[in-house]
Amino acid sequence: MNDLIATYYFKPKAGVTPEYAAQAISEEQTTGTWTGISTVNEKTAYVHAYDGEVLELAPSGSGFQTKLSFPYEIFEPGNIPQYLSVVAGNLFGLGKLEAVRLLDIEIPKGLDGTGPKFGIEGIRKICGTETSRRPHVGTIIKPKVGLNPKDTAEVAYEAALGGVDLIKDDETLTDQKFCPLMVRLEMVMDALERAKEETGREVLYALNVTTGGDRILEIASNAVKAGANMLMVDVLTAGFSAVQCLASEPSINVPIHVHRTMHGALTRNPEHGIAMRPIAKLVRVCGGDQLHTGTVSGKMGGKADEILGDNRALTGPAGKLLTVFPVASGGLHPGKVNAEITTLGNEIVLQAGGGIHGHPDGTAAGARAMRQAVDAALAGVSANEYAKTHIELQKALDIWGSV
Ligand code: CAP
Ligand code: MG
Repeated sequence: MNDLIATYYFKPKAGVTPEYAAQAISEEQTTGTWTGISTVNEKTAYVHAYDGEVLELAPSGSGFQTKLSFPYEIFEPGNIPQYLSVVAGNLFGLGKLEAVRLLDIEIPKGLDGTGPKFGIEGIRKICGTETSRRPHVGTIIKPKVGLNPKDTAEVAYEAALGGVDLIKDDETLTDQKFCPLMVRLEMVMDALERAKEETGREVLYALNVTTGGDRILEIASNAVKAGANMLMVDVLTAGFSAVQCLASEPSINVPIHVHRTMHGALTRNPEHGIAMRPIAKLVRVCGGDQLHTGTVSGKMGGKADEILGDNRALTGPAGKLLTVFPVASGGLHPGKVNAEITTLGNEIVLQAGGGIHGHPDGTAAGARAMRQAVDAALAGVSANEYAKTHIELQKALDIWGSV
């Protein structure tokens, strides 16, 4: 079948049968509305070719799970906002439902876009880890805002010397007066060049180009021309179209790091809203090369089986689409690295902001401690054991402990 399949959890209000509720979602998002309508009549009966269909319905938890199919023809290929209007449209407020959550979508061939330009392999190639397959380590410059370009570049330099693969702006840092984007880019790239002369390693800098739709492409193009080697965009604040716009522009020939500010507002309630899985699949379709999916031990919670499934949606087969590098971020530090790798595996970017810059000996030592924690996990040695011969890791564990 070439239709788009969407899976929902829902809880009908008292007195509403689950069959009626599933049908109501399906109709609301296709050819029906809350009442019979005169515009669907004998003459226009052809519209029923575009009816949604309830494929499955079964009890789940304290509600029900249903799989609905939406006809291929009602989608405009490549128009992701329109896909979302169908599968995540007017249904979250339906009065007959107490709760409804979009859990997953299966995107058929033809609606699946062109996907990432680089993917995991492309990024590993840039960073020289295609053979070792070790998890990547990243850092977010902290404080989130306030540092001037020179000091931002200094932090980046330290982090690169310490061994990170990726340095990124925080989501609130864009192009403010205290740290203009183009000046910051130039200084950070110079700093990374200096670090490369010492280490021989290429480090990515994800410059946050998230901005209004009328300017994002211009800012991104200027940044790439000026030597940016990665761009960052926030998918939920700037929208899927922003990711798509950057990824589909041939001259933007650098990987796209996709952040997801705001996601907890959609994903957190287990009975209502939108799960991360559909978001992850759409980011892959849009062409994101890296995507935050969450941590199992970090500050923002996260259920291991859900995150694993989300990561598989990024790294598993999806027609001709390249893979997306899953990013675990939020409250990570060296003492949590083992828990993340044990659960999520090696095809992951482990990002730490506070967990690197909070090291008592500074950013370079913090980055070293993260890399040592990764080495320990890969060697099957506990962080505490490894720390006996690795002072940076020891000092990190002394303040934050390990899980
Ligand atoms: C982490 C972070 C990231 C979040 C994103 C922050 O900083 O920079 O943006 O991890 O969350 O601002 O919180 P710390 P998610 O390492 O200092 O915690 O990946 O869940 O979307
Ligand atoms: Mg952040």
